[in-house]
Amino acid sequence: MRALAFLSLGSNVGEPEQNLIAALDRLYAHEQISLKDISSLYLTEPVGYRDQPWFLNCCASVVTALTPSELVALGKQVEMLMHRNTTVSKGPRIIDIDVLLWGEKSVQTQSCTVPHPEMLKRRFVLVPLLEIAPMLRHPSGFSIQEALSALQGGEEVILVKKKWHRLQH
Ligand code: PH2
Ligand code: MG
Ligand code: MG
Repeated sequence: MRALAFLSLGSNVGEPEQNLIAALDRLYAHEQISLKDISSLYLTEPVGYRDQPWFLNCCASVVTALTPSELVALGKQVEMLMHRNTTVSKGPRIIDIDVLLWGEKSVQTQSCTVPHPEMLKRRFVLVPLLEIAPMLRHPSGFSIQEALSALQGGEEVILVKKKWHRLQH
C-alpha cells in the first residue's frame, strides 16, 4: 500500500541548510520514496531545551510504499549515516527526521509513534506543514490552520528561504 506521508526535518549544528539538503537527498534516493513537496526554510526558536542555537526547519511530503515503522527506521538510518550524536534530550543536533503523518493511520509501537505526538503543539512543524498541505487534517480532526490558531504565543518561526532545494518545483 502506498501512502502520502509528511516529514519534519530540523538542524542546528554545523551547516544546517547543507544538512537538510543532504538528508532530503538521502531520503529521496530510496527507491520506495518519491517526492511530493518541500516547504520553504524556516529559522526557528529552540523549543524544549532553550540554551542552543536556533534551528533551520522544513517539512516535506513523500509518497511511499514503506510502512510507518519502516519510514521512521529510514529516518533514523539517515540520521546515523549523517553521524548524528545527540547528547542532550531536545538539544543540538546535526539532523532530526521525524515522521509526522502517514496517511490517516495511527500507529503506536515501541519504536514508532505516528502521528508525531508533539506535532500539534509545535509552531516550527505547523507553519511549514501548512505551507505544503493547507487542506490537511490531523487524525484528531483538527486542520493544520486550526491547530496553529489554537497555539498562543510560543516560539518564533521566521521564513528565511522560499526556493532552496533543487527538488522544489
Ligand atoms: N527539535 C527538537 C527540540 N526543539 N526546536 C526547534 N525550533 N526545532 C526543532 O526541530 C526542534 C526544537 C527535538 O527534536
Ligand atoms: Mg524532533
Ligand atoms: Mg526525532
